[in-house]
Amino acid sequence: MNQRNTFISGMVAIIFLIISCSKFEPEAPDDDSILDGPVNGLTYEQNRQFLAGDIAFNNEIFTPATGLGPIFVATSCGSCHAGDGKGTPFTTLVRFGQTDSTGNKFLHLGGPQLQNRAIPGFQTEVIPNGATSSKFTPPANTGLGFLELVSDEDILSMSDPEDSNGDGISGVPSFGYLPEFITPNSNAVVKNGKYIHRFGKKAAAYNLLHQTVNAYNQDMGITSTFTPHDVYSGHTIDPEVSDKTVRDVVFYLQTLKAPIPRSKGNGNFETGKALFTQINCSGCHTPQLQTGYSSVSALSNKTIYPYTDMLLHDMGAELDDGYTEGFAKTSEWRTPPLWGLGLSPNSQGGQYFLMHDGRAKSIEEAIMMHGGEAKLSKDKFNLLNESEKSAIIHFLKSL
Ligand code: HEC
Ligand code: HEC
Ligand SMILES: [Ca+2]
Ligand SMILES: [Ca+2]
Ligand SMILES: [Ca+2]
Repeated sequence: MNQRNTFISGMVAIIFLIISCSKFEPEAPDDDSILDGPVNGLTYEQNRQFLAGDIAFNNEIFTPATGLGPIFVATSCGSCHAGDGKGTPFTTLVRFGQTDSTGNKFLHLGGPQLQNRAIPGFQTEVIPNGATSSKFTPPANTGLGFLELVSDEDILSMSDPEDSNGDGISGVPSFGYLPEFITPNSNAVVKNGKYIHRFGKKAAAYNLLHQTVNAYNQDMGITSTFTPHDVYSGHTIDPEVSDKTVRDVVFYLQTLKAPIPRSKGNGNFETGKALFTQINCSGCHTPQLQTGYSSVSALSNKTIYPYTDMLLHDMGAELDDGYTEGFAKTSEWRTPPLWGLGLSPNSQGGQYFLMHDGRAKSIEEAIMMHGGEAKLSKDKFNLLNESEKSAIIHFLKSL
């Protein structure tokens, strides 16, 4: 046999092996059951940047030698955002201090974020006497690039501060001041120098760069040219993460695919969907939004199904922790997207931990905790019969 024939028969053997092995191995998970992949349609270069961001996000574990701390909460993005899915009560962040829009009175004592770990030789922070606090579980990171591209105009159009349509739901955008390193979008809506913020449980972050830079600084004690202040001393120090890495991570977050709906078209799904609108869950969990123009064509001018309005809503006394950020009230929370909800247990140890601090152990429990502007909708849910309720739950699990 000449070399070429040897090569071909070798390849045939390998292909045969692959085919026969795949019969015995468990099937690879379907695309719609995993969260951490890129959107379809990225260019070669874009895929490379996604990959670089993926590695920085998941595999770059900081140590004292690479700048960790001196006080911190965790050592990598991925340790809290495992598989880009929701986190658990064991990966929470605690923030403390502020109860109203007059600002945080505990900044000199380390507010708002609690760094509960420290490298050797440093003291961890403790919540000062008299401060209020909230616990936050990590949200899923999927589809955020699409949410970033929804226009301010569209967000404003969903808000109804005076509840003029009388459905009990008001909903306001979270207006806040921009840090210096953020350049606002050209079509941004400005009110008294404040811009619409949309990321985070209290919608305290303007965009994914804002959230990422703060996470490096506050969650891991890593400085960058964007926030050069040491988390412990407040002194300006050399960057501990490069601008390129920050940009790669932001690009990774922007191009993580949106969860793919499962069992669409199935009877229960359609019934659940109709009921979801009928009892006005959709009054806040807006089913369909539109992205604006992006230089990344995979994200540009797309219709998306995130089930959020990105507005703040007063959710009532039960969800009021007495702590807030920016100009949100203590009882106000940003509507979380519901896409991918049914995949939450994959990254939550096989069970659900829902709502801002994971206090709800099932979807039903989460619904029962809705109050304030959502009370009417919850009351209507309670009036449904068992099969209607289970159709809604089925629908929610398939998003
Ligand atoms: C200690 C755990 C922890 C670490 C480490 C961490 N995060 Fe987070 N992340 C959270 C929590 C908790 C929230 C919700 C906080 C909030 O709402 O403000 C969050 C929110 C986010 C959001 C907003 C998502 C949304 O739906 O609004 C993004 C984006 C994000 N993190 C990215 C990152 C990146 C990038 C890193 C690394 C540079 C990182 N996180 C590190 C816990 C963590
Ligand atoms: C007034 C606005 C509003 C209405 C109406 C509303 N929700 Fe929500 N929903 C929210 C907010 C805000 C949260 C987050 C609260 C928190 O984190 O403490 C939330 C959380 C949830 C969660 C948990 C999501 C997660 O990731 O933790 C589910 C599930 C949910 N809502 C389903 C529903 C269903 C079903 C209905 C209709 C019966 C409904 N919602 C009506 C605003 C609303
Ligand atoms: Ca540091
Ligand atoms: Ca602190
Ligand atoms: Ca209304």
